[in-house]
Amino acid sequence: MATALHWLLLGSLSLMVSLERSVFWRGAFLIEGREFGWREWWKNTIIYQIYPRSFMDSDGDGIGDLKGITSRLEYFLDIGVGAIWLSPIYRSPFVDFGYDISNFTDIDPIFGTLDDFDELVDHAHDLGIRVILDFVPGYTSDQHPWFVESMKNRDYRNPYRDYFVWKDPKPGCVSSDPRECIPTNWISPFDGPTWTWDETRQQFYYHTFTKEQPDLNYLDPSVREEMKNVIEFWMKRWVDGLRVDAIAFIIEDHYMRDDPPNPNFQPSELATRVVHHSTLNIYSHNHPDHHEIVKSWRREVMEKYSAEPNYRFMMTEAYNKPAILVDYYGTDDDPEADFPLNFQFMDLHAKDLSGTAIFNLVDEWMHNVPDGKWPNWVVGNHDNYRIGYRWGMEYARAANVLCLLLPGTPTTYYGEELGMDHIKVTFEETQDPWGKNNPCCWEKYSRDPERSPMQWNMEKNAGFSTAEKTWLPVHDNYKMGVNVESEQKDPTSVLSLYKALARIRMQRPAFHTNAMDYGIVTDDIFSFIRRPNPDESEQPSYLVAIHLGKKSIVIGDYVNALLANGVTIDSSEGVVEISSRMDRNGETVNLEALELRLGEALVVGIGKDSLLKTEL
Ligand SMILES: *[C@@H]1O[C@H](CO)[C@@H](O)[C@H](O)[C@H]1NC(C)=O
Ligand SMILES: [Ca+2]
Ligand SMILES: [Ca+2]
Repeated sequence: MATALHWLLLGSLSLMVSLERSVFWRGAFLIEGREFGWREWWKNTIIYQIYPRSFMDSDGDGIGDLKGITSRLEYFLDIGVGAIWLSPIYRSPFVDFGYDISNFTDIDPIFGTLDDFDELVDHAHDLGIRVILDFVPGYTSDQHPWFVESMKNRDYRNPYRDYFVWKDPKPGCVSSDPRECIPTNWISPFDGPTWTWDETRQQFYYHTFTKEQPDLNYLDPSVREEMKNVIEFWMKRWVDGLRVDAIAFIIEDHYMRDDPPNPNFQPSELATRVVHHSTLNIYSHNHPDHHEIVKSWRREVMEKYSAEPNYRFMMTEAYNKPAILVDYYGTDDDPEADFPLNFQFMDLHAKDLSGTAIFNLVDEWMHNVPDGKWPNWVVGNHDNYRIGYRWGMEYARAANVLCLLLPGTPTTYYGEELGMDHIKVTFEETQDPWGKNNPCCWEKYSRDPERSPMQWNMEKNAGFSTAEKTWLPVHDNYKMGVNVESEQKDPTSVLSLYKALARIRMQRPAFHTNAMDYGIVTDDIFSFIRRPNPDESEQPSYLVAIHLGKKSIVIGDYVNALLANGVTIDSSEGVVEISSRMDRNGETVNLEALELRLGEALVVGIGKDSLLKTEL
C-alpha cells in the first residue's frame, strides 16, 4: 500500500513538473491543418548536428563545451534551425572521442556539468529549439565501473558478471595459448580483431569497435534495464529526442558462428590490419533481435514522456541498403524510430557524381519509405569527409539545396551551411584513433579533417577559442570569408543561400508534403517538382533544377520533361526564387529553355505570381 501511494505521488509530481515546464513553441514552428503531420516538430525542422568539441569553446582550453554551445544558440534562430543534435557529451576517456562512455548519466568535465547541460536545454527551449542527444547503447568505455567490476571475476555473486560479452576460448581449439583461440572470426568496422583476452577472467570480451569499448551484453536483462534507465534519465532532463548510435551492432549471433568470407573482397596492399569487408557480417551484425530492443525503448520509456507538446523523437544510425533500413520505422502497431538516418549520399564521390547518380540514390530511398512515413536526408557527418571534398566545392551549394528541399527532414552537419571545407592534418596532429591506428595511411582513415573547429568570425581561431592551440587546427579559409560573420554580410554567401532555403522550406506548403515528382534527369541534371496538397492548390509549386554535370552550361525543357512524367504545369514561365549563387533571384525564366551553370541549382516558382512577398 505504501509503495502504491508512493508511486502515485511520484506520478502526480512528475506530471506537475511537466505542466510547469512545458514550453511555448513559437508560432513559426506551428503551421495549422497540414496533411502528413507537418506540425510535428521533427518533420518541420532542420536537425543540425553539433560536434561539441568543435562548436564553441567558452573557457579557452581549445576544446568546445556546453557553455560555448549555449552562448551560440541565437545563431540557430537566425538560420532557421529548430533542433540541434549533440554528438556525445558524456563522461569519457575519449579513446573514440566520446563514443567510449564511462558514465552514461554524467557530463564529461571537458564539456561542463549537468547544470550547464540543464542551462543549455532551458535556454534552447526558451528560444523554441529542440535538443537531441546521441544515445550510444551498444558498448561502454573499459573505464566504466560496470566493466571494471565485470572484469574482476566470473563469480555468480558478481552482479556485473554478465554485463559484457565474455566468452571462453573457442571449443576444440588445439593451441596451447588460449589467446590464439578467439571465439569467432568477427571483424570490427574499424578493421582488426573484436576479441581481447583478459588475464583475470581468463576469457575474451567482445568489442565491435576499439578494445577500450567493450560491448554490452543485451542477453542480460539487467543490461536492458540499465539502458532504459539511462534513456529515462535524459527524458526527465527534457531532452527532446535521441539519435541512436551504431544500432546494428547491439546484439550478435547467440551460437557464435563465424562470418563467411566475402567472395567479392579484394585485398589491398595498404592495409596493415584485417579488413572489415573481407567477411560478410551476417552473424556479427544486424541480429534480428535488435529491433525488439529499440522498440522497447520507445514503447516502455519514451512514450511515457511524449505527451504533447513534448513528443520525444528517435532517429537511428545504421549503414545498410534502404530496403533493410526502412525496418527501423517499425510498424503502425509497434513503431520503432521516427526515421532511420538516410546515408544515401555518403558513398557518392566526385568521379561518380551526376544527375543520374543522384536520381538513383534519391529514388531508391523514396521508393522504400513506407506509405505515410517521413523521409530524411544527410549529406555529411562526423564520420565522413565534408561534402565539398567528396563531391567538389562547386557542388557544395547544390548539396544544401538537395538536403533542404527534398521531401522530409534535412540534417545539417555544422559548417555545411557555411561551405566549410575539410582540413589537412599531419600524422603528429592526428587525434582520431582510426587515423592513429593506421600510421601507414592515416589520411585514408582519419576522421579529423571533417571535425575542425566551427568558423565564426575573422578573429583568432575563427572566433572558436582564445586558446593558443585548438584541439584540431582551424581551417585557414576563415580569413578569406568562410565564417559566420562575414557570410552574414554577404548576400551571395553559402550562408545566405542556406537561410533562403530554410525559409522557403518553412513558408511554402509545396515543401510540407512527403512527395515529389521528377523533372529532367540526365547525367548533367537532377530536377524535381514540389507541389502543395490539393486543398492548398492556390499555393505555388516549385521546380528545383540542379546541374551536377561537368559542362559549363546546360539548357533543358522542363515543361515537356514534367509532362512526360505525368505532371502538367500551369505556365511555362517561372520566377527564380532562389539561385544557388544568389545572383539570379527574381529573374523571370522560360521553363522550356532553362539555363543552368556548372554546379548551379535553381528554385523556380511556377507562374508569374509565385514570388514570396516577404524578402528572402
Ligand atoms: C555517474 O555519475 C553520477 C554523477 O556523478 C553518479 O551519481 C553515478 O553513480 C555514476 N554512475 C555510475 C554507473 O558510475
Ligand atoms: Ca572548453
Ligand atoms: Ca554488440
